[in-house]
Amino acid sequence: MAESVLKIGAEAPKENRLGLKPTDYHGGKSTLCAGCGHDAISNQIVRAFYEMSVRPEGVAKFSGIGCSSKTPAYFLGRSHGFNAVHGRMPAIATGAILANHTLMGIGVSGDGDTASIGLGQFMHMVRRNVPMIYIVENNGVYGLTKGQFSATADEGSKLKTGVINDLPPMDLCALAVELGCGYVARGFAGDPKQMVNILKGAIAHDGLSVIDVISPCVTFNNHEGSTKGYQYSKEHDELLQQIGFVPAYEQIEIDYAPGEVREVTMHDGSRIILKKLEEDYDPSDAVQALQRLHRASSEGMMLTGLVYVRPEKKSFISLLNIMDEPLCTIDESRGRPPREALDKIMRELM
Ligand SMILES: Cc1ncc(C[n+]2csc(CCOP(=O)(O)OP(=O)(O)O)c2C)c(N)n1
Ligand code: SF4
Ligand SMILES: [Mg+2]
Repeated sequence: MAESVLKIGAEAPKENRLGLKPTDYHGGKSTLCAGCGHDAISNQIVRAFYEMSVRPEGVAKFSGIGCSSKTPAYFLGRSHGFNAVHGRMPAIATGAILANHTLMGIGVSGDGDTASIGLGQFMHMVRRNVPMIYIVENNGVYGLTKGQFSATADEGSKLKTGVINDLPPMDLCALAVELGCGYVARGFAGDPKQMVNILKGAIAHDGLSVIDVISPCVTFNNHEGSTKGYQYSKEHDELLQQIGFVPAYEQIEIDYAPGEVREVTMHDGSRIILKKLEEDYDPSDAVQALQRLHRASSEGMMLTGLVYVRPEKKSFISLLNIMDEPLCTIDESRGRPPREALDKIMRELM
């Protein structure tokens, strides 16, 4: 696996631009198994939100059910949170973000939570482009219910009990690209530098960001024959690019040979810097993204990096032309149509 980050900007200071420390972004103590990939992802969420100086009280965390869905308790302890029913996080999150679009939403789900029971909800959230971050902590199994295969498990991979998976895997990145998501990335819990920059780009994106993170389950899916364990994932990780991130407030010029890097300017003026690796990959080309995902999967490889990005895609909030003031704060006299308006509607229906 190649080194996956560009060295841009100085070391992060001890306090961020809000005067907060990393500990201000911590949550409760994790109860997950030691070494679980999900904990590594929580650490990178803490780091990204701290380094991006996101106000913790302005964040709403959402999840469904699973070991992955427990993790919002372990980061951003000062933020709002709602632990929904299995697979139903998108509906809850959509309602909450519509009610208060000034909140920054982050949802954490599992491959079971998203690709099985919650698949319909996930697809409609992508189609609507609800502005929030949606992380799938993908371990190929239902960790919480003792390691049955999930719908993202690779064909031919083996459970600890020796059971072989005969079904083809569902690729959530491909699905998100197909449904028009404006920010699609795949990370690996064992590559924190790549993960933190993917998260920073997602924080800067105004729309839904789908991040599928291969997150090994050390208890049920990290053995010989598994294709989502640490060793296997490290050996099969195919990086699309090295990813750097420059926040809007930093005026850093990138000194690379022409054609070597591609810059993507985000809605807030920040820039994602993509250093090309083995090929000329264009992350704004949905067809190429799908082709590349298919190729990697047919070669037994795991493609990681920024798969697809379209910063200009209109979010659900812009599409609906919702007023700036959060809907949840307007009082009844303004939020409820007056008697005359209701009477007029009734007359029209007669
Ligand atoms: C309606 C409903 N059906 C089934 C379950 C049982 N259940 C709990 S978690 C889970 C799957 C969790 O897998 P995943 O989303 O991949 O999370 P992980 O534990 O692997 O992180 C299932 C089937 C449930 N809690 N509710
Ligand atoms: S069972 Fe697997 S997914 Fe759940 S906490 Fe343990 S290692 Fe993580
Ligand atoms: Mg899982």
